[in-house]
Amino acid sequence: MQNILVTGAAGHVGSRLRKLLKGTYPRLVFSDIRTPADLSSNEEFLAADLADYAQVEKIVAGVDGIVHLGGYSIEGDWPTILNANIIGCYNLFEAAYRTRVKRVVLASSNHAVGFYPREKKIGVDVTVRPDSRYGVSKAFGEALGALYADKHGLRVTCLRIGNVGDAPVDQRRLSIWLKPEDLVQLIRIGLEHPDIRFEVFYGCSDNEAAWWDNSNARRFGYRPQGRAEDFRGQAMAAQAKLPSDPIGERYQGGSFCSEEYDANRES
Ligand code: 15L
Repeated sequence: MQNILVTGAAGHVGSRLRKLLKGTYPRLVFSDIRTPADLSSNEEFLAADLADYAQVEKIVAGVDGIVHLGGYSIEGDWPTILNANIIGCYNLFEAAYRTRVKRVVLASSNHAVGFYPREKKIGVDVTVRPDSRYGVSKAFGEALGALYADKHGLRVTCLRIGNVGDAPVDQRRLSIWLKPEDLVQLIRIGLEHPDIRFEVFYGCSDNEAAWWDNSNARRFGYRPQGRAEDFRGQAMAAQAKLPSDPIGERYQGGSFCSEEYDANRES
């Protein structure tokens, strides 16, 4: 892997990755629809709107691997999700295939499976249970990744990312926290491990309260360093200040599940 493209480089996760990936690959190209405010002069940046195929093909051409973080990263209205995440993700995979990119690491999300109850431990073999239009778009991305891997031989790794940050910020995040350096480890497995064809990993650190069985990632050598339990005191103190959310607290996806929730409505 010589040339790596990172989309979504101006976002919350992308901005951290730009710093953490420095020096890992000979050439790193960053892209987003807007220029990152803190872009430095030694970073290579190409602006592109993922919903425009021609623009996507331009940024993808000539790279060996792609870390696809681009798109809309929370729940949004249908036109937003459709353009940024569904059409954008399709354009990305199609351009990767046509320009002979070898590998794609896709930022999927825990929200592809957010409607699993918290007491159920899930692996990567479960049916998707999206908790939002955003979650549906991530499930779509995983399905698209499988198609391009199985039909065209692209090597694809989907990371069902929990919550990336310096520390878990509430009780839910004690289960799904992902230390940024652990995300880098997962990305590097996706870009470099010789046995990757199509894989799904959970993007979480070594969390005692995890809801996910991440043995598939461990099989590829993932050894997370972050431990959410080290931050339990501060996470629970923050949790105590949050309003109660009975539906959100029942499911893994939290407030993504309770937002717009009316499954009990009278017909
Ligand atoms: C995500 O997928 C979002 O991108 C992020 O903003 C958080 O909401 C995270 O999930 C989470 O579930 O905490």
